[in-house]
Amino acid sequence: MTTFVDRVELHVAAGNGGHGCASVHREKFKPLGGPDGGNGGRGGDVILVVDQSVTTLLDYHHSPHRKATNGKPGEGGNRSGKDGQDLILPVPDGTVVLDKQGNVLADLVGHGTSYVAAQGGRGGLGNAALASARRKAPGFALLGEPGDLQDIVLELKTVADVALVGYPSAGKSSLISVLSAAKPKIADYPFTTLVPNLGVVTAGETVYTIADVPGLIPGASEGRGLGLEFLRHVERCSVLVHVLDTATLESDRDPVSDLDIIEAELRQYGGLDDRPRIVVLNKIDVPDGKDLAQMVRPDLEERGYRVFEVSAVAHTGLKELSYALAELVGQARAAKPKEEATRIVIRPKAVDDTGFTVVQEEDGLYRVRGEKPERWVRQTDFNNDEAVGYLADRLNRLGVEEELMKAGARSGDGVAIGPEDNAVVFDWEPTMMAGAEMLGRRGEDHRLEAPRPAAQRRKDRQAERDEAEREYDDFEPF
Ligand SMILES: Nc1nc2c(ncn2[C@@H]2O[C@H](COP(=O)(O)OP(=O)(O)OP(=O)(O)O)[C@@H](O)[C@H]2O)c(=O)[nH]1
Ligand SMILES: [Mg+2]
Repeated sequence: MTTFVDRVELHVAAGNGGHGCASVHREKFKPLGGPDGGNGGRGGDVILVVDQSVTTLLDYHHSPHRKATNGKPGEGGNRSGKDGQDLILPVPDGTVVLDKQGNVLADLVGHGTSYVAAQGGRGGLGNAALASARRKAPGFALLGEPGDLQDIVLELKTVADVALVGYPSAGKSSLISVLSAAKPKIADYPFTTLVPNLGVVTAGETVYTIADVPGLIPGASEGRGLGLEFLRHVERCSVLVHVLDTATLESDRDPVSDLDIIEAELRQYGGLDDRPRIVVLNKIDVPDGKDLAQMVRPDLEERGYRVFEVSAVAHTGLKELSYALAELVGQARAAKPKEEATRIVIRPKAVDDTGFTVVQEEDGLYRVRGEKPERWVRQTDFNNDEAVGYLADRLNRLGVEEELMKAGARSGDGVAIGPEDNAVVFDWEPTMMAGAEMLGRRGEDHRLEAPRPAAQRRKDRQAERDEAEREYDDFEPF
């Protein structure tokens, strides 16, 4: 038996960025040649890609933990580390990606549509890339950043043009089997179909897909029978077909009240009101069935339904039905906005990485939050004083020092950079960090220069910041 899985939790881990390398070029008679440590490679992304040959999420049910490979560290001799490999996860057409709270992150429809579920960490810059006119031989490199970790939920919503709904044993699967080449399980007991079947129908020039869902019974919306859970698979269809049983032996049922009950359940589920519907009266090969069909037809037509009398067993009325469905599918396709590109790549929203905030918390701690400061902290090797100094310079240039000062921070106050559960906390030393401001950057000493007017100093400082930002951004591995 093939298992059909249409909802899985998936834990994806992108690759970590490789660390940058701190190395100094050496030649025989030239012992100190200059920095030549290469950059670390980027960590691989985890990417979901729609692959039409995949029809279930079964693979992810069996192995729900997936990881892309890490970037390699940089090496001496200006050798960059290799990038990690992206991990491509094929998913069925119609896979919806949600976060654990149930928010939709992406709706993947169409072969090749892809979604970056976890982004690889950036590689750290090597000391060659960190060298500048001011910092000729950095004795440190930046650490690679950890890759994203994400817990996501994948839900499959079958993509079919036509969906068959109706009571158990009405003959939905039988109809699919005679309209298409699909061979679903058919039997004379209710709930034979436990998962949707999908078939491809060709009617003249039109090719469309048709799906059934497990039979519905009164109270399905309260979870009776198999419940409404599987209606998810009809959400994307453009045409609904009511399959009504004209030969049921249950005394309290007849096609019209069956239809009312199924409609009531569909309304409970919601969101399907705008789909065109047609009615199929099945099993007219049974003599009583034929009579009953003729009896209820006017009533159904009066309600505005187009009615088809068929027999899935005797193969009557099937051609008219398949052409009528083709026509409706054609109209729905024409009304749909044109598909843009065949290959849509969806990336998680980029976070705004320009600003940062400084807030003093109740316990007196000053917390700095912002994409850049937090990234810089992750990139810092705190065992290396020079690397820590570089971090201080960067924070200073961004204006973090200034903001701390404005917020009232004094020497010795606690400062945390990052979120509550993952922050670097240190005692603030404004003399050290602001020292970089007052004395100029490491290796320079403004005290030797003639004093500048305040306005000029401010301008110079801004220019320096801009330059430093440019310098860094040029080296961004992304
Ligand atoms: N006489 C007759 N029997 C039919 C016809 N169509 C289906 N059946 C029979 O009705 C029974 C149920 O058919 P299925 O196609 O499995 O019904 P279903 O609607 O898919 O049922 P569930 O999957 O349980 O919801 C089977 O025994 C079929 O052989 C028909 O046109 N005429
Ligand atoms: Mg069935």
